Amino acid sequence: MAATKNGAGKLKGETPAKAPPLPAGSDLPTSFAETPGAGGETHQSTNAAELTMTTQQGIPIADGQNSLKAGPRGPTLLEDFILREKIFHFDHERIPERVVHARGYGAHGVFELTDSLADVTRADVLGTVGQQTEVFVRFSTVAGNAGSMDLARDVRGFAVKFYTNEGNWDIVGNNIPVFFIQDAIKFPDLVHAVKQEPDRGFPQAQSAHDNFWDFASLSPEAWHMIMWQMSDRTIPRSFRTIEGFGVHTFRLVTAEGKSTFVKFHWKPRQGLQSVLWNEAVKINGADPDFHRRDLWNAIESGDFPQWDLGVQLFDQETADKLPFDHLDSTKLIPEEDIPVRIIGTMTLNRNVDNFFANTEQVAFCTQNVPPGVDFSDDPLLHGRNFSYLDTQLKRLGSPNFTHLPINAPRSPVSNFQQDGHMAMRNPKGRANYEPNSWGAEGGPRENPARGFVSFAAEIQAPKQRIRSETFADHYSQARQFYVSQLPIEQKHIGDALVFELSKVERVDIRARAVSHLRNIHDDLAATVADGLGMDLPNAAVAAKPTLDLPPSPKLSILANGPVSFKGRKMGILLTDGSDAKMFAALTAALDTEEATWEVIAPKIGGVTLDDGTAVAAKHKIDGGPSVLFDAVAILPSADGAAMLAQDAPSKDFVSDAFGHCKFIGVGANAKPLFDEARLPAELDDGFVALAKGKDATAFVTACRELRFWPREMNVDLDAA
Ligand code: HDE
Repeated sequence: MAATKNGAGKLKGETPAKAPPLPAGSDLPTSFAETPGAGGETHQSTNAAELTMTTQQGIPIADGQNSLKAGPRGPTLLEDFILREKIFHFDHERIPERVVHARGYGAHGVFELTDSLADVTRADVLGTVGQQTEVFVRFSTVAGNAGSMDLARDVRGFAVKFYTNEGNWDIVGNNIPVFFIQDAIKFPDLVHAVKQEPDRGFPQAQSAHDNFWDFASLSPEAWHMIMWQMSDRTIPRSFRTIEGFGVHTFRLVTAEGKSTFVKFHWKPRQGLQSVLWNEAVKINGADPDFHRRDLWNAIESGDFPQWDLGVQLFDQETADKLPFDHLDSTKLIPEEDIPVRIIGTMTLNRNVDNFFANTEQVAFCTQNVPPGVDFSDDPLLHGRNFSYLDTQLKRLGSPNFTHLPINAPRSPVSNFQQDGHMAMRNPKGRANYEPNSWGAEGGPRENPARGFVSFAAEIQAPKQRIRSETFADHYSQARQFYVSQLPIEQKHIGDALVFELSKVERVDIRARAVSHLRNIHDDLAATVADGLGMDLPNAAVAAKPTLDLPPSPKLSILANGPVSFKGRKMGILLTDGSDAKMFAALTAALDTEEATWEVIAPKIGGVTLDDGTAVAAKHKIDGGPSVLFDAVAILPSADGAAMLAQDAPSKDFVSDAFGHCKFIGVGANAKPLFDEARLPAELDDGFVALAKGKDATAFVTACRELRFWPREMNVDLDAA
């Protein structure tokens, strides 16, 4: 793309690549606005009658700006049904936000099967290679309210609804493969503990407070997940760079009733990537919508994010030999032990056209499984299967939430359920019960050949409130996670624990938390105790001794990062008189890499380069801090650099890029700004000179590493 006029590499308004058509059979409307007769007709019509604004009852409106009054100065008249209806509707716009995962962002897409699982399941969606199935995905944070910020340190929800030919299948997963608790009965306590403290109503969207760590320090089973939570997994660079996990063990079942256990994995083709904590804190201020904007922009520009769906398959015999119970959601099965078999690809190719109709009203339910997919006896999963239906009723207000277009199956729906609030799909005909003797007019009939048949698990057991002995090892996989991280990732885990626990006011809670770390890794425990300025406490009493499991490289983010700068964003700082040739070379190199770029300038009106080209800015400097970019290029003119050197936001721009270990392209005149920003006199290898045109390609190539990590040891007091 030509590097002129526009201040960004891929702008809205350019023609995005076309989304593939929906697969056959998905002829049902996908948004309320497209639903004929559902009251949400699109505003795109050119028909004069349809363009006229009306009340909800269809009465044309002549004046919607002034209420009906007796005389110009009132009083306002009660008969004004237009005013009454408009305000009545507004007053009722809100629905309860989700009790967890309130803040989310969704997109439509397609799943294509590339490897058939017909030998292990009768599920149609997993049978035919090449078959495409429409999907809707919602990513979310867990603890924060709907209006909180995107880069809270938090688990990310990764919920996928497949509109299969045999009804909806929901994999309601997270970006972490394990969970905090083993039994659903503890979920309300966990969520209460992490959310705002009930007396004061804060803190918002964070676990760094007494109640969360009190609960965690009293719950040894939580500590595997806590290691993940304290890693950079919980501050991802983008929804596009997270993995997804079904967490629980599910079953795949053949028509003959043979069962195979399965764990589901989503692997981002974009590679894994996270931000730094200091960066996350600043992004939250600079752009609280950082993740949703990123996803929206990627899809709008045609850079459709993709994930491969993988499965870990194992039978009962293998399950019996695993060192951990496959029904325990605080454990994973290392990919090195049971490899992940890739069976398909999901492409997100269409943004929502109405956030409320799609992202808010989508109702995921773990119990939505097609014939051929079934549940294991994981006690957490069973609790979820109960909970999700309940929560949708509360949120959406009617058992008919399945009639909403985003929730409606694309396959035929036929039963005798009827009525209720907002019913839009009532059975026709005389028979609304079964059995009936109305023959062909008697409505739908059960179909043993096609219908869902539960796996016939044998059960003979006493009723007890008890936790299985096989769930008792709480620390071995926590240690395995820690030793599977690269040193810089281990450092970040230590830093995160110190940060979180430093926000805990009660000293005894801090000590109890560190006592668990002693069972996980002594180095980590010592680092955290030191960071908190406290003595090392005794180790927590462990139900089982910690095993030394081998490292699992798949658990590292950095070992599974991207191989290019594709889909990443460069910030280019320009002033009047900046080098036009270098700007052209750099933007060309970025376009070749399929990366995006945005121009930051002293004024939003843009700059004039040294050859007279006008370039619009995407951001004024203080509105486009370097935390919003994966790498930056500093290309001011000599006069421009002298000016920026006096400007605090410009100095922050470079010093933050430096502190966050970003690759920095150094234009010929950048030095005075670097000096004023107190960058070291000797620049490290994360700086790449941009003197000649060919330097641009070298710089973009260097950026593939995403960060120059050696620098972190020089800029962080905690590293000393
Ligand atoms: Fe959820 N969870 N959860 N959860 N969960 C909800 O359902 C619940 C759990 C997850 O984008 C709620 O529609 C219980 C594990 C995601 O709409 C609610 C338990 C995992 C989403 C609920 C769990 C998840 C939810 C709130 C313990 C990862 C957002 C709103 C037994 C595998 C879906 C809603 C979306 C949402 C209950 C544990 C993932 C209340 C009782 C484990 C991604 O039903």
